[in-house]
This record gives sequence, structure tokens and C-alpha cells, in this order.
Amino acid sequence: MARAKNDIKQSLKLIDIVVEVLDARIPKSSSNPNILEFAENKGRIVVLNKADLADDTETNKWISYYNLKGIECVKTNANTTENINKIIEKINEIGKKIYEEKNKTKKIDLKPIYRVLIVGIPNVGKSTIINKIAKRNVTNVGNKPGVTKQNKWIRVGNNIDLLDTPGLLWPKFEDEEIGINLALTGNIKQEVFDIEEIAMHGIEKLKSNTKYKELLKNKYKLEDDDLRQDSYSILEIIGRKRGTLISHGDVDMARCANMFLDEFKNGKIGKITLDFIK
Ligand SMILES: Nc1nc2c(ncn2[C@@H]2O[C@H](COP(=O)(O)OP(=O)(O)OP(=O)(O)O)[C@@H](O)[C@H]2O)c(=O)[nH]1
Ligand SMILES: [Mg+2]
Repeated sequence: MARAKNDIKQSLKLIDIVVEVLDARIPKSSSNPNILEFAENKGRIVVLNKADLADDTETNKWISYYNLKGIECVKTNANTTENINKIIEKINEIGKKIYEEKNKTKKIDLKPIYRVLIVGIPNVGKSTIINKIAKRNVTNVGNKPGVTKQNKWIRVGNNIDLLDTPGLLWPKFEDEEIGINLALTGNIKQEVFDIEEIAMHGIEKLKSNTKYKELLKNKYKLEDDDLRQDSYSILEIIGRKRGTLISHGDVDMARCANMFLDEFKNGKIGKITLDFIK
């Protein structure tokens, strides 16, 4: 991790534009509190990826939030290529401005190459986005954190160089709430947290939001009475309904929590956002 960060810092001198890829379900928890370390004096684009899994109303609020700060923000579904073209447009727009500014005093007419750093937490979809921008598989993708191991430059068309980087977890990961959000969206490895506890937090979060409570209720065919119980009991009811049982008819809570978390992170419960603009 320290090495990856250092490698990025080394490459920064060459960079014109920083593209920060966020998980649209958790724009706050997946953002870098020190992004200005990377983006100072550079062009900046925020990409809210996996927008197909997030609550559209909330995603649009996040876009306005960034735009109000004067930061370009695009929502994407990198799996289906939705809005990927918008990222390319923004890179060209911002890149052109930066080059015009740099070359104001010179009379040269070189064809510029825009150098673009792609950063974000593990598993957020950085490499998928790059493959879609390049329109071919130039870098490895995988449904688990830590697939990209080192920095890799990729030439796209004749005027963009993209730098794919390994996912970095930001220091604020120590904040419990953020840890929970990262676990629920599958952005940290499962081995590092207690799955039953995280599943209970997930149920709690859904229960406390009127819209998401309905999604939970419909998905697992729960009654209003069930939803009045504590999250452990609700998880147990879900396990019973789904038949994740061990001997004597008891619920296998670990298996049930795993199933719930899998469905949660893959959007099977519905389009859910966990970070809200206050
Ligand atoms: N639903 C959905 N899944 C996506 C989207 N973008 C990427 N994925 C999936 O997310 C997983 C991770 O994608 P990668 O592109 O490998 O992520 P990464 O950020 O490069 O990950 P590291 O290299 O581990 O840091 C893959 O299974 C992708 O198919 C998206 O917009 N929506
Ligand atoms: Mg990658």
C-alpha cells in the first residue's frame, strides 16, 4: 500500500488530470480525504461508478454537490459502458484548457497528449473503466479487491495516456461507519470483518430508511411484525425463509449473513445508497 502510494506520487509530476473513481453507493466513504495531495494544480473529474447499484435520486444529489464546488462529476455503469463517453469528453475539454494555458506564451503547435491518473479504492471499477475507455481489454479486472498490483500506463486513441493504479484504502478507513460501508459494498476483503456483524449493520441501515425498508421487506417477504424485531432476529427470520439451516432446524447464521451480504453488494435487494448529503 505504501509502495503503491509512493509510485503514484512519483507519477504525479507527469499528470494533467486526476480522475477519482468513487462508488456511487458511498461517495463519501470511498473518497480520499487527501485528494488534494493528488489533485493539486491538476484538472479533476469525479466519477460515480456502479451507479446501476445506487439510488438514482441520491446519485443526482451527489452530482449537484460536486458541480456546485466547480468539480466535473459523471455517473457511470462501467459494465454496460453507460456514460463512459462523457469521461472521455471531459478529459478532452479539461486537457485542452490546461494545454492552452501552458502554451500561451509559446508559438508551438504540438499535438498534445493528456496524461490522466485514475485513482480510487480497491474494487471500485478503475480497470473496467479504463478498458471501456480504451474499447479493448488492456488491463485486468476482477470481482475482488486488489486485482491491479502495479501502476500501468495505457495509451488510448492518439491523445490520452491513462495510468491504472492499484486500489488504495484511505486512512479514514479506521472510522467505523466508513469501514461498515466499505464492507457492505464489497470494497474490502471479507476476511477482515465479522460477516454477521456487518450483515446486522446492513439490516439496521435498511430498516432506518423508509424507502429501503420496503425493499428489504419485499425482497425477503417479511411482515411488518418481523421488521419490528432487532436486526439479529431479522437475519434469523431471513435464514429460515431461505432455508440456510443446520441440524435441528437452527439457522446457520454465518451462511445466512454471507448470502445477505452477497445479495446486498450485488444490488439484489435494490438500488441502495449508504452515504447521504446532509
Ligand atoms: N454493477 C457494476 N459492477 C461494476 C461496475 N464497474 C465495475 N464493476 C465490477 O466491479 C468489479 C471490480 O472491477 P475492477 O475494474 O477490477 O476494479 P478496480 O477498481 O480496478 O479494482 P482493483 O484493481 O482491485 O483496485 C468487477 O467485477 C467489475 O465487473 C459498474 O459500473 N457496475
Ligand atoms: Mg484494477
